[in-house]
Amino acid sequence: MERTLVLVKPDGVQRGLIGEILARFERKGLKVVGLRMLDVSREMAERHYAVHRGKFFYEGLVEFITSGPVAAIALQGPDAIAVVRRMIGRTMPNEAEPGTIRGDLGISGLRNLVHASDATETAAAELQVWFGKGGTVDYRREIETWIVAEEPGRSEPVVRDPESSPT
Ligand code: FUP
Repeated sequence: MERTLVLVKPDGVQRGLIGEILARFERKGLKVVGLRMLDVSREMAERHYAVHRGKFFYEGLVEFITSGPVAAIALQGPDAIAVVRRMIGRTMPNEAEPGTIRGDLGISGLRNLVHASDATETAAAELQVWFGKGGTVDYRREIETWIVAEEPGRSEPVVRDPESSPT
């Protein structure tokens, strides 16, 4: 099981797309384990984009992410990092495949609606930046439901009480 970070950037928030974006991840079967709205400080933006420091587009990135409210979402699921990356599509909305978030909801430039962690290390670091220690929830009590819901061929999750004895 993996965890990853998604940000709905200021353009996505301003266009009223938080629900649309969140719904795609929920329908996919990922669990929302963290959710918050915030105005991003310069300091937080710099921590988030530390890997891009020094690049020619760094200042623009920091400026954009601090320009309006952002929705931060922590998602959990099998292979979550790669699955979410595939669901957001390529960096430039005009190159992103239809069916992806950027491909379906964006068209131009680098106002690309979302950010998603691209590797295990960046996911861990970014979850720390946006949710810190204890900022996410645990689904331990639902583990049984989660496993049953993953069985191939089942369209509906079957809810079992994890404390009841098997029948
Ligand atoms: P992605 O992971 O798809 O968001 O893309 P990157 O990590 O390559 O880039 C991070 C952000 O930098 C993107 F949202 C867009 C921005 N960027 C530029 O503004 N100019 C560039 O040349 C490359 C990326």
